[in-house]
Amino acid sequence: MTKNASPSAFSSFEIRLDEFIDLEEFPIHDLTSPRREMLVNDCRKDLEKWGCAHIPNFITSSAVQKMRDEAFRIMAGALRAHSFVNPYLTKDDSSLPKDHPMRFFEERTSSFINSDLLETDSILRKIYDSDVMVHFFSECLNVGPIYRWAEPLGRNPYSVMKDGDYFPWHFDGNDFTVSILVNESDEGGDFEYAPDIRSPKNENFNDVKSVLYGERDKLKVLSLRTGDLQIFKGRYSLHRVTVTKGTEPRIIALPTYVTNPYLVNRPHHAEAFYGRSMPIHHERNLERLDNLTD
Ligand SMILES: O=C(O)CCC(=O)C(=O)O
Ligand SMILES: [Fe+2]
Repeated sequence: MTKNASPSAFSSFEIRLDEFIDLEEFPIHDLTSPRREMLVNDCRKDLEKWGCAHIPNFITSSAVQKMRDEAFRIMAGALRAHSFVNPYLTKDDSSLPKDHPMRFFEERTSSFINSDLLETDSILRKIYDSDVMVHFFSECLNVGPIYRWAEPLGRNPYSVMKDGDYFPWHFDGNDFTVSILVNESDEGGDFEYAPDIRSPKNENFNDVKSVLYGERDKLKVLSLRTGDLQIFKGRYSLHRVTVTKGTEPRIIALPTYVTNPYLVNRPHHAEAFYGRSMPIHHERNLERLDNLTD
């Protein structure tokens, strides 16, 4: 093992859920609890209706504080790719018409603290490694089984947006993302999304194009507060984060889940979002079951 290898996963035995969740308010560990059942049903309804479930104050303020402290400690390692990206994180294809969504490039100035930089004792790693959490999210999404992602850089990063930063329109390489806001920007930083605008059978380039060119009819806007949790189907919903303003950075933890535990991001996606590709991105550059562009 090299000195910089990322730490191994925590087992359920080592993870105390009450280190980050108030189990009286959110008894996600108790499968017989009517409160848990209600929470799951509310999430399912919201995902169905809004393409997104939002649980205010899900993570305790002390855990949020620890995640924020961690993010600030390791912030210097955040990679600011500063590259132009299209919604599919693919390279430009000049054989397509100029106004095709795959040729819509925007400058991304936000950065990621990649997953391999998290500290050994990171609360974010514990949240991510907890099977109780994976099970809970799977029930909320009404999809199962879901798995933690093999992606070494993007599996549970922090996204960081400083004064003037913008996170452009895109679809995710993974199926589902859970977001936990750990630091609010002074202004901006709204999460905008077009729920389920594409599906495994339909890229729906026409509607995607209209959103990219400014149509707001299909858009939902979510303004998260510190400690809130969001469950979101990022592979099917076009989304972006609006420009952040002020001295406080917007920092959000992003534990991500997949239905195929073997796949990782494509090399170009890894380079454009996470600043570099690794041998695994080239070795596992396989066809996707859903055939969607990425
Ligand atoms: O910062 C956010 O809220 C979303 C980040 C995101 O869309 C991503 O990391 O793919
Ligand atoms: Fe995303």
